Amino acid sequence: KPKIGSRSCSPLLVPGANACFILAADGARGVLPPDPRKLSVSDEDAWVVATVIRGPQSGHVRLRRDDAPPGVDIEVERPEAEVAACSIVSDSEPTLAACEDIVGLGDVNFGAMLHSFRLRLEKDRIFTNIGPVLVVMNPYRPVDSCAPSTMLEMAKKTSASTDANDLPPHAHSSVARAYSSMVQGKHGTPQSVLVSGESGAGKTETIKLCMAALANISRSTGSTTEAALESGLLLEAFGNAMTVYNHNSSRFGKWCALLAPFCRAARISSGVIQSYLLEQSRIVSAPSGERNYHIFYYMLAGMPEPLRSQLYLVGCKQVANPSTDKEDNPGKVADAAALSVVADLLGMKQKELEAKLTTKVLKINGPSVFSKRLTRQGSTYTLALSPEQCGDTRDAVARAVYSAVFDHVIKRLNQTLGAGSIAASDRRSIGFLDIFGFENFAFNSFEQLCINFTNERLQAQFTDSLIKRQQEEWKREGVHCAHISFPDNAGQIELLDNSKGGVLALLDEECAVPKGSDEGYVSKMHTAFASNELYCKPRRGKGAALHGGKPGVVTKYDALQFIVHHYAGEVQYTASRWLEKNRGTLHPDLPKLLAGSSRPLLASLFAERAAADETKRATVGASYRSSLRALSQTMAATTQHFIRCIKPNMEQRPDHFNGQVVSRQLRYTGVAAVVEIQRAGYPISYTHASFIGRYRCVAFDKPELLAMAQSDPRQCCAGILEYAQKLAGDSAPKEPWLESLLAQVGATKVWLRAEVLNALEVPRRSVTGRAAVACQRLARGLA
Ligand code: AD9
Ligand code: MG
Repeated sequence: KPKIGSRSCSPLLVPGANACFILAADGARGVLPPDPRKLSVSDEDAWVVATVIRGPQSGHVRLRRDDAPPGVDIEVERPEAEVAACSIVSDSEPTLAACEDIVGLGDVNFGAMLHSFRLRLEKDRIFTNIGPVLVVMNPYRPVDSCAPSTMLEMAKKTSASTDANDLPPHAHSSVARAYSSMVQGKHGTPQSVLVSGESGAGKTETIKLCMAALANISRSTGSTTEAALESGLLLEAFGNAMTVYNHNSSRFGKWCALLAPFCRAARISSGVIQSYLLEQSRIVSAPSGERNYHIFYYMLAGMPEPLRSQLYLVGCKQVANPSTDKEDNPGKVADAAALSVVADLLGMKQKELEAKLTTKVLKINGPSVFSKRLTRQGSTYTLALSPEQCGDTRDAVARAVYSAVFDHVIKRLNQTLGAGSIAASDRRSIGFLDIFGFENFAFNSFEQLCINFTNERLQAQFTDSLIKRQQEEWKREGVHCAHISFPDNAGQIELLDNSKGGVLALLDEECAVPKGSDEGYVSKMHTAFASNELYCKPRRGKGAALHGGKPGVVTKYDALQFIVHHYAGEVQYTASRWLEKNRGTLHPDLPKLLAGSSRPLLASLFAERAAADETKRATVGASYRSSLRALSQTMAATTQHFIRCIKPNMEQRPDHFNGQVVSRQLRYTGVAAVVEIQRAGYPISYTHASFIGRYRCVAFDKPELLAMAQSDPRQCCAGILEYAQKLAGDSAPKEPWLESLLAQVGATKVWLRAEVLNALEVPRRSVTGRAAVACQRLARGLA
């Protein structure tokens, strides 16, 4: 029996085959790496179009590159062994650009798939389907297909009778499918649109398109969707900032669910937004070349003058950090004018604020170490903080105030969206997930670990939903199918999330031990994960260069560094001040101070925290892990619609397609595996009953076969397939469908390859066509 999957694209992608030129017969088109002389052996994935000039001669093939950049030889000669055929690309250039679903490309290989994306981007076709996944290629400039007028036009054309599965690849179509399943699905199955991709790949923009599409589709459903769309813009002001990867980078995760009650109209009438882990460190220091949150610049640029003066936002200049003396000297506020401004804005007495920023009251029986910074007042001691500690306290206040304001904005938006107005038991929902994309900077801290962990979780959802479950179902069904290997990130999730000894759990443990330290944490990880291949201890001396020092020189950072092999690549983290970041607590005096502010809003934001025991707060890592787990459960209970955003280059440039950058993303995201699994397996399936219902007309003259529909549906399905093949005609695959595994009848479903489905439709259409003609005749006769 022929092996299913033998025609997939993988045979061309053997490891190390960087010069694996793809070509068909003489003169046909093939796909080659961009500039073979500049590529290293492992750069096997970047392919460009070439034409075969001369077939194999003395073991070599001569090829002409179609798009050679200036100065690069147009003609190249490659050993025959390094050249692989790619028949689909021959004479099919228009097909590649027009191909709306890569799975439908036929006998395609990875190079052709990549080339298809390149051609489509050139023609502004940024949306492409890969089976059930929508891939969006970031154009980095406005394109017609995303213009509001185009989207409105699409919505108008999508009438209630249009099958959402027939729509072209577009954010609009994904939302239309989700919406119609929400409205028509059994019990209004909750839906989710999950958008993923690296930082700058276009997730936030795509979510905006999705929301706009939903507003268009459900125009009758009132203004809630529009309000949700606008709320996104407001949140961007507070939660997005310019980074090296993206001038509008989301620094928080967002789940926005739009809700409709169970009634026929399914009017979306409320919404709820949940945010995840706003990056707080940015408030006090943005990495070089990056900026603080947009809102600060918006205030300076757009606030009316009187309000700006009231907020002291005129003639702004950088406030100097407190000067650093020796460690044992007490710190004090260097800039009294700045202190008075802050005290006024926070609604506090200047003296009180200064005292809280520079001292700490301790209730101890007697200090074990005497320092000139300690003074006694009755049963308590006052510790004058060191300049460094003063700076930390100041930063902690700034971070706490900003994140409380951010939470407040979310709370108000939820009130506006009417969150909670529909009981959980009586609602349909469609949720949109927009998280911060995978990041790998020169210096990666706790924030990057959390961001990348979130991306690992979403990736696991993707493989689980599209690849693992599919393979498991085929196994249960007893359907024979080639096993496709796919990038599985279960190991990464285990390494990071394992509650007994994972990277985050070890951080919690270190926070709990007396005298725990960042160095202690990293050294415990080095021991615990010594044999874990996803974890690695960097070579000593690598760290200095990251911090402006000389490469090769060992610094204090060396003891703080570790490497995690994420699904999207290797990231080196530096665990400097991670214990403090993970604890995330304020000194108990500070919430009390803020709750006592004369500004009512600020006071209300801290009232709860002032009453709670700060020391009992869950660590940042632990509460994040549990909220992510809850989110994963929410997502798993929905019908998921996946959108994968891909960036065509790392420089945020329009009209530039870097084959290596794109192929890297296609591979690690599992998109390439989805193509393989769809092509090697069975893209279409029907339950026995629905298969018989749909195709019984083909075997209408075989009553003995149809009589088995109840008693032996499996046999009935097999019989219909065999009979249909006889009727299908010349265009149908010749080999016996069942024996050659072009179709299989599983335990509960019939599984079909696309070519069999097409062939089955031929006799079905002819029978139903004949029946329609007979009915018309009958009707005319009766008239
Ligand atoms: V991050 O993880 O939040 O750092 P995102 O959200 O994936 O990232 P974003 O949507 O912000 O990326 O897109 C980055 C930039 O790409 C946008 O600011 C636009 O300049 C550009 N972009 C993205 N999608 C489109 C599009 N459909 N049309 C035009 C786009 N430009
Ligand atoms: Mg974003």
